[in-house]
Amino acid sequence: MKDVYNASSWLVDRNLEEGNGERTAIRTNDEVISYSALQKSIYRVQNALKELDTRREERVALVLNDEPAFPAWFLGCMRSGVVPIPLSTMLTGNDLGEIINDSLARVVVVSAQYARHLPEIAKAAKHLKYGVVVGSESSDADLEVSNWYEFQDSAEAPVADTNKDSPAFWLYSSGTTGFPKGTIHRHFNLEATATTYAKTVLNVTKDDVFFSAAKLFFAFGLGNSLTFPFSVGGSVILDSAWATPRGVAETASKMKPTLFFGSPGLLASILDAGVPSDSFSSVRLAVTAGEALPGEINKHFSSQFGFPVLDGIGSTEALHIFLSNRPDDVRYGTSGRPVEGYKLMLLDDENREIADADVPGYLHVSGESTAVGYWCRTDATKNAFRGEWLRTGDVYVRSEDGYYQFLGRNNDMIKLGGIWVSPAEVEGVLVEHPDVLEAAVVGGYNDDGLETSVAFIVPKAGKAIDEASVEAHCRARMASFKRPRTIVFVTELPKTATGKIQRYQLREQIANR
Ligand code: 3UK
Repeated sequence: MKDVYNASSWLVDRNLEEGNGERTAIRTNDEVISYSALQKSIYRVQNALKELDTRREERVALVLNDEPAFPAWFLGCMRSGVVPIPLSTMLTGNDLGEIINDSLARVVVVSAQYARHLPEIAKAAKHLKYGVVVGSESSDADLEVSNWYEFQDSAEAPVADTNKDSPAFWLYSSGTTGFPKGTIHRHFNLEATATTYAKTVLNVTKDDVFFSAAKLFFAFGLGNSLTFPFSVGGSVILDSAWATPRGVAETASKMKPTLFFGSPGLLASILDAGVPSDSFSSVRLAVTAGEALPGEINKHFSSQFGFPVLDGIGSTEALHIFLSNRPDDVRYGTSGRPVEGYKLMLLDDENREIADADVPGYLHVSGESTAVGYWCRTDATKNAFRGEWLRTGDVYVRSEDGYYQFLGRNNDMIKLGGIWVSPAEVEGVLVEHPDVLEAAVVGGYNDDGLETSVAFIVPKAGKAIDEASVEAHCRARMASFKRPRTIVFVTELPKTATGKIQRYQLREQIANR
């Protein structure tokens, strides 16, 4: 028999045992929630699960904004040994229904504003029986719908006798193509991200106030706004509204976070929006992830606001960041060095380990926080989970002194004149042009059937750029074989829910030209 271990107890009950009950766990625009109040809301969820006749290891789908109901349901499910599945709040009702159907969930919990999706969800999700709405109960869906606020408090509820390896929660990985994959994480994986990245890179303490523009339903946001603050008895600012540059700056100046998390694109648009320069005066450190942070944006942002910005790479499968810059050691334009507790390796096309520096290879990571596999997707599981190693799908290169630089996703790499060209590298140069806001470079084929490259460029607000100026800019800064062969100006780039550029859409645009 394995020792009992429950992630929800580790994150919350432990804080009460250590005397943190009256400390603030969660702060919203109009509420302050202590650790003991958080624990009570968890008991209430456990009670609700019982009323809904939910059993161990059944899945419960969550379509929740960043509001107190999210941690209550996520942690309440796990405390009962039930498996929560946070889903993207940006999906349509039908998309949500198909994913919930794949998961076989019987219960879905939604924020009031998503109750309108319930009829479509119910149509696609055949096993679904109950809907719970945060703050309402009206719905035309073919479901038994109840209002979360009307469930009874319960004095206490038992902790399920889970262990470190028990299934804890799933996250659907948002691949840029194909149906999303249910990524199964075990109870210990949350603690594994807190004691590695959060502790050794961010040096988190109970005095930290966390604020993440990336929402809780992403693995990135889940660590930033739930695992990390609760792992040390710190507090988190939750904002149910979608992040905008001005909104984020206002919240930061009002609520005084010490740690700020966002995407590279958000940092770029904060710089572009010209927010007051004291907006982030309480922040000691910022983190970006999701895609590579161009060195130029990092330089501007950290010098304008006066704290380091750490670019780090994580994934849904690894749960959080495993390769990162450090507060006292930022190398612009790189993902930094391996996080303590993780091993990395680069493999070549024949799966041989690359020992030499400066040779590109496929990045693999090994650590305690990686998922168990994908739900009902044997081929995809075999491809990504290889013994202790997780194949990330990224091409990286390591410098002589141990810093890793992102070159592109496996199949985003472009071959021009037979030579590999990294789209990330070319994009990094393009965004250094003073009038360029964003750029994406993808491969295509010319009339001769040879591979060529096209740069899609979004100009900064109110700026018109001419092609010649971009060409001159590139000519001065990169080897000629890397220069984009064609330039197209666009008003925006197609992106996934997690903010990643959908390169396949751009490739299709080229093919249709
Ligand atoms: C790419 C990066 C370059 C890379 C994530 C932090 O993004 C997260 O998870 P996803 O599953 O995507 C994973 C893929 O995104 N990527 C992420 N960060 C970087 N590429 N530089 C970076 N800094 O292709 C990776 O394989 O959506 C990020 C924490 C948790 C996460 N889930």
